[in-house]
Amino acid sequence: MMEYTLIFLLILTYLTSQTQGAVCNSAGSQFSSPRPYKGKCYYLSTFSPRNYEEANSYCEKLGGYLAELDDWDELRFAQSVVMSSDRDIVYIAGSDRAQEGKWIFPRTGKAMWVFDWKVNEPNNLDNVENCVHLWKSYNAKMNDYICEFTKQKSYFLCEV
Ligand SMILES: [Ca+2]
Ligand SMILES: [Ca+2]
Repeated sequence: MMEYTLIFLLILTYLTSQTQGAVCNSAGSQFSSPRPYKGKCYYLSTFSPRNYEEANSYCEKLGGYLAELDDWDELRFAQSVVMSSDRDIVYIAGSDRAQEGKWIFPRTGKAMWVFDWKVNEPNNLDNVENCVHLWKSYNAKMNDYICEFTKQKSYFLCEV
């Protein structure tokens, strides 16, 4: 009996450590089940808003912001979330609207420094691609794309 209790406690400890302390509540049908990572919760939308700003405002309603992938582990985690979903275009925080080629997180103004661009990106196509998304069709690598979500069904990832 002692042994079973011990094994149970070990499993429980393991499972608790996997969630890394974050308790992520469901945000309803507009988002997939949240994924915990390093004390944060990541919500992938199930619907397409009109543009980058609207996406960010939905994240703010959850108490967060568009996911700011500011280290390699976090980027890899976000890419795994996209790859395990059925959504192709998933926006994250990041824009070079203020100055072409200078990628920042608009919320804080901080420079982005972790990039995993798809080959031949960023290309600033037609001079209007100023927002970043992860692209499932290309191993969830980054692409610069229009900030108005009018070309394709576009989703987004929140960090809360
Ligand atoms: Ca651009
Ligand atoms: Ca592009």
